[in-house]
Amino acid sequence: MATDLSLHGLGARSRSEKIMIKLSSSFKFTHKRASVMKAIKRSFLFGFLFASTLLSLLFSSSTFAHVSLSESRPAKGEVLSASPSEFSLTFSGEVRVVKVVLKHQPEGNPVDISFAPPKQWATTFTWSSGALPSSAYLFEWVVVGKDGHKMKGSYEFSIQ
Ligand SMILES: [Cu+2]
Repeated sequence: MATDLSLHGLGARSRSEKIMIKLSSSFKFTHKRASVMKAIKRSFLFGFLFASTLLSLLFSSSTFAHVSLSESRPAKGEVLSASPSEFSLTFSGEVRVVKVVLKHQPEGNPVDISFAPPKQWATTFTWSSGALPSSAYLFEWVVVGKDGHKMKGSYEFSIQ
């Protein structure tokens, strides 16, 4: 192990250093210790790089797995001329809907939209509701992604 380490360090030594090693055994000893320290530092560096790469991979894959609302009917900020015949939510990945709530704005009282969250995983959820009166609405949703993360969001739309 020690010879291997000192051999490894040979390439980095200057010519005068090599001569000094030949001349002085005490220097050889300190030099060996320096190579061991170098090797320890190197292994720490590799360990750090390995751990950080692993962490970044885990982090990026978990953020990648996060789902978001990619499309909806009514759309965010949409101003409808009549009550929508259909509601639809499309997510970037498979989710299970925990809750969908529609609220009158600005009072905030909930409106029945006849939506019972299905037990199945899906990316698109479509349902029809009864006629809604003219108002501004706040649409809130809560879903669970396949990575187990709960996500929620909301947006407004209005019916003129
Ligand atoms: Cu997630």
